[in-house]
Amino acid sequence: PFLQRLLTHEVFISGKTWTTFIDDTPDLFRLVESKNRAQKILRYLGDIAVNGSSIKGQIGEPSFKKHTLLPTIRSLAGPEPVDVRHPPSHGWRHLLVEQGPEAFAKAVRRYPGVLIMDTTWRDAHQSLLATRIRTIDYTVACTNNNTIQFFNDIYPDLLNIAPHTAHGLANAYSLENWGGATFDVAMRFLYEDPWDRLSKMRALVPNIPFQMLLRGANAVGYTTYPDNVVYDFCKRAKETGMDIFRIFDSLNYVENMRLGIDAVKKAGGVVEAAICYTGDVSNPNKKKHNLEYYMNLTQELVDEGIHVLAIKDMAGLLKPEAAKILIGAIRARWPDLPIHVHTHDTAGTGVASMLAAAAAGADVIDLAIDSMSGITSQPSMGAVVSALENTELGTGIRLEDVHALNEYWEQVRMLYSCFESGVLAGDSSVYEHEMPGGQYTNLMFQAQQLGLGQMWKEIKKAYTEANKLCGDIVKVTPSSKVVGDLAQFMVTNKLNYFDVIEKAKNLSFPVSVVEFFQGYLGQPYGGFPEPLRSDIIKDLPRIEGRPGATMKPLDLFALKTELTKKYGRTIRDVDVSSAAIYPKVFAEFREQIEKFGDVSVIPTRYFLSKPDIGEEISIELEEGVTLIIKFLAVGSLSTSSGKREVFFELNGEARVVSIEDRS
Ligand code: 3PY
Ligand code: ZN
Repeated sequence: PFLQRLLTHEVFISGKTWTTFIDDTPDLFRLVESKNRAQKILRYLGDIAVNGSSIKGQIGEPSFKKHTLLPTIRSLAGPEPVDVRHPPSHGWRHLLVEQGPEAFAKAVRRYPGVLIMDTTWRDAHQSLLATRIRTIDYTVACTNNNTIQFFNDIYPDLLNIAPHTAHGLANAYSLENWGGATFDVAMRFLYEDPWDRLSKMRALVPNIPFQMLLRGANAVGYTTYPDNVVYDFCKRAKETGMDIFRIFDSLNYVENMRLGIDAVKKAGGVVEAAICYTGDVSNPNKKKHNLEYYMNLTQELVDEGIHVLAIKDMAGLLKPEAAKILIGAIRARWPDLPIHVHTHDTAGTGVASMLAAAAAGADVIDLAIDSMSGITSQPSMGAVVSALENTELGTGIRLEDVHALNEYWEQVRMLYSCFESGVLAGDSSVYEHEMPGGQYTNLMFQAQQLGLGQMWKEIKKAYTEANKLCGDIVKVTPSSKVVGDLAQFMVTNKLNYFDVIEKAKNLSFPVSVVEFFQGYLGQPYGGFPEPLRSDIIKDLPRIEGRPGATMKPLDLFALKTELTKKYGRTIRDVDVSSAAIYPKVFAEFREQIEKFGDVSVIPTRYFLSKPDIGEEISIELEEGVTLIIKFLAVGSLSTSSGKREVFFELNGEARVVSIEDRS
């Protein structure tokens, strides 16, 4: 039909100038474009049909293969259902946009109850499902009359629940939806653009502030970047829709944080500076990271002019009594400082700790929707909201709406069941090894692949010892990777704490460990342990202050020119930022797009597993352009080419793609 339309087009027949023909005939051009895109999508589906999914970390297929039902959100004033296609009621973001970060922070502090941050869109799935939840946006579109339109087939992913969340959680302090591992995982494993995800979310949630996790001088990466890369990243993030930046440093090294704080301030965002919590302030035997240490750290951050203080308990070590002591002390010394508390529920004390934090004067606490909560994720939103209902610490969130949103997330959890880590219950040994939530799930998953049992026990023990070898440090990305790499190295080489000390001079340590001891992450509190440091790094350079201080700025303009030469004019400033932070990941992401097109439009069930024979898939390429694809058959293997033909019907026409069989 395309050729027919071209050959019968009056401009084509008239033989008028060809050069402007495509420009003047966008209809036809769009048709060519969507034909190309359709062909590439068939290649992706064909590849899945022949070779199965190659997404790292996937075991088996999704256990949910149906379309989902969208929940009903009730009005704040009564039992009436809300029409979520219409704009939601005003939330904290309106105040933030109208009055700025200082006024926002003051209003948060004045709020009589306790506010919540919903972590479901970031930390919860990072901790439970290896950050694999996709955006999928073709079922929802913002139309020009300021309402939202739902298309036919709704699958449970991030965006389809966005309008309901905007209504149901309208009083939330924030939604954590970006940063941390979401940035690289989106490109690396989901083949989607993290910036597009953010701007699509923003379009659907105008009222609740968005929050991201910024690893200070490490931005959203695992290494130190030149300062100008961090400044540029924060500026682009704010422009794309980010509001609140939780800035931390993996060693609580304030020099590194200062850079992130300044970058966020310059970008106009809310500066939420985090102290990473480790040890146990309620245990007098844990001497290194004691109350005095945290009070001094808070003072240094307050001196930087931060808007909000976060207590980031990334491993779930903040017991209720410790929350009472720490938050009580900070509240007493800084009555006007908004305090936001984050935890993980690894041991099972999360709900109790959040209630204790709220009672001790915290302004905001972090929770995840029930079915995405617990174990290595955040404590349950439904549990905390109901525990605080009818008390003076009410959250302003209706329990019925949490239940309604939860019905959707229960289905998401099933759709992504093939990324479950297998962590089935809490583990109070976290108080010993202190592994952060996301890392606990990863390491346990790896141990399970080897039969768990002895291996898991050894990894936990080695992790505890590796931490001691590093000098008992804060463990959070990327310092947690150093400790994890050292622990794995010790298990593989059958080394205990004393063996490492004794043989350090002759061991070939993982790069991350060597670089940590050189000072590439920054300076740990209490310094590096000697003589271990010298034994490990020998005569390699030692970085004495802030690692980024001596790095030359990256020429972002030259990088843009280079990328544009390689990929064409479509390179945006945000792509330059992605490439500056993750050069290799970005290049591989572009290669994938070149090969399979924009696979982010493929429903997750087909992105991860092949359709049944005869099954029909509808894919909305863009508003008004739908592909109806029917999967017909996979042909036999051609021994000469090593390929198989895969047969489809595309919008009623027979189509065949030839796919290399890699099995
Ligand atoms: C991250 O850096 O991704 C974290 O979640 C740290 O807790
Ligand atoms: Zn966390």
